[in-house]
Amino acid sequence: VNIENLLRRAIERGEIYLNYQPQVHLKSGKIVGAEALIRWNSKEIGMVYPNKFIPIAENTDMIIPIGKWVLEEACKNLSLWREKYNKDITIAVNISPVQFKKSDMYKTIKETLQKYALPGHCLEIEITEGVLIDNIYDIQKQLKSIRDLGVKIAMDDFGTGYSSLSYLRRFNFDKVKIDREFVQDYPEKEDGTLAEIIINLSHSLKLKVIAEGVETEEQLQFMSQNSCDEVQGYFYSPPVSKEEFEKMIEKGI
Ligand code: G
Ligand code: G
Ligand code: MN
Ligand code: NA
Repeated sequence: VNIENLLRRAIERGEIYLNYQPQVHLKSGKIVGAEALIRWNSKEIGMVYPNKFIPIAENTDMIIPIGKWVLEEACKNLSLWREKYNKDITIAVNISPVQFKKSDMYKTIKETLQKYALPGHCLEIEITEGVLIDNIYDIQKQLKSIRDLGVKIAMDDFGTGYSSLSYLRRFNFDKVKIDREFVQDYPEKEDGTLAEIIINLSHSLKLKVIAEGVETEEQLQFMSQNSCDEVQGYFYSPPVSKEEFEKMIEKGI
């Protein structure tokens, strides 16, 4: 079987869906939102994870329709949840560099927010440093107009790519996501120094910071002691179906 051909038909066959991983505000212990994570359950080849199919989608430009579907599905559910539970929930959506380079993300985001009558501030987009590597001027412009919609911009996987620091100054981010590499091995193989530095750096630049990959009580305590704003990780919950996430919103966690 050719995975590319299967992927081409995955959306129309209803094989693509989203999971949601809660993001928790550390001081209050409350769920403030979730990261939407794409899943593909193929009738022919079973579960395929994004690390495998996103690169294929990027190389074939299929990421454009797939990315649009993800944004639309996330916004549709977000609007339902905000009404149903009357809570100011936010959803974070991963956007591939290819989507910025080969489509008008400002237009897509603006139209999708309008369609579901959502205020910009409840949507967050996660981008990696990859998006900032070439054609910086154009990306800077796109991100600025997206941010003018009120949409929040988070730098994903922070600390693992190339430069980071000058990008933080040059682009207007709202939030930094500490990569789980700096979190999940604490305290055995990682002493937390880098996580602490990233938290302090982010706060110095007036950015919010969220730690990914928080799996244990000890890691949670560490983040709390170091004034990290939010956490995401298996300690609270793995990525779950929309039904399960709804139950968590209902219960408060
Ligand atoms: O959930 P999981 O660990 O399988 O995700 C693996 C990677 O896939 C993560 O780095 C995540 O950023 C990426 N990913 C998940 N969902 C999406 C999506 O909707 N769009 C893009 N571009 N990447 C995604
Ligand atoms: O790269 P990105 O941050 O966008 O993707 C997040 C990925 O991390 C998701 O695929 C999710 O399944 C995974 N993940 C989330 N929480 C944890 C965790 O606590 N531990 C580990 N090992 N992986 C996690
Ligand atoms: Mn992410
Ligand atoms: Na990450």
